[in-house]
Amino acid sequence: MNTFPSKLSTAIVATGLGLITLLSPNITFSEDTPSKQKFDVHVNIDGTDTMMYSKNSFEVKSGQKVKLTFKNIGKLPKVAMGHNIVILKNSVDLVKFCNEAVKFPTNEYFPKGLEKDVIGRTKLLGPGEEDTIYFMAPEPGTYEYVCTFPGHFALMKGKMIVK
Ligand SMILES: [Cu+2]
Repeated sequence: MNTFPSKLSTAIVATGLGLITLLSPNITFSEDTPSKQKFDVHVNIDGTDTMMYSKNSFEVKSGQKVKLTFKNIGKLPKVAMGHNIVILKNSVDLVKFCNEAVKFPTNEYFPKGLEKDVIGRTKLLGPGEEDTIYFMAPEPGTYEYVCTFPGHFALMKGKMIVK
C-alpha cells in the first residue's frame, strides 16, 4: 500500500523546510529583540538601480516589534550599486554619518564604532539579495533611514515615523 511512503515523503518535506528555516542566513536581530519569530508589524522596502527606495516613509507605533525586509531588486553589481538600510537615532546627523560611512568600504560602508547611532541596519545587498532585521520601535518621533553606499544618501533616504 502507499500509506507508508506517502507519510515518509511528508516527513522528508517537513524536515527539509525545518532545515531551510534553520540555515536561512539573512536573518539578523538587534540586541533588544526579545523574540526571533514574533513581530507586530512587517515593513517591506525595495531598493533599485536608480537609487530609489520603494518607500520614502513608513509609520509604526512606539514599542512595536518591527520586522523589516529590504530587497535589492536591481541588476547592477554590488560594487557599483549596493544598497542597505540604516535607521538612525534622531540625535544623529545623516550627512555626517554617511560621510563617515564611505571610509569603510571593507565594512559594507558601515562606520565602525558607530553602532550606537543606529536603531537597526541591514547588510549591504547586491542584486536580488534581501535581508530581514527586527527591532523595537523607539519613542515617538521621526527617524531617518538611509543607504550608506557612497553618494546614495542624496536620493536613498526616508523617514520612519513612530507614533
Ligand atoms: Cu544604495
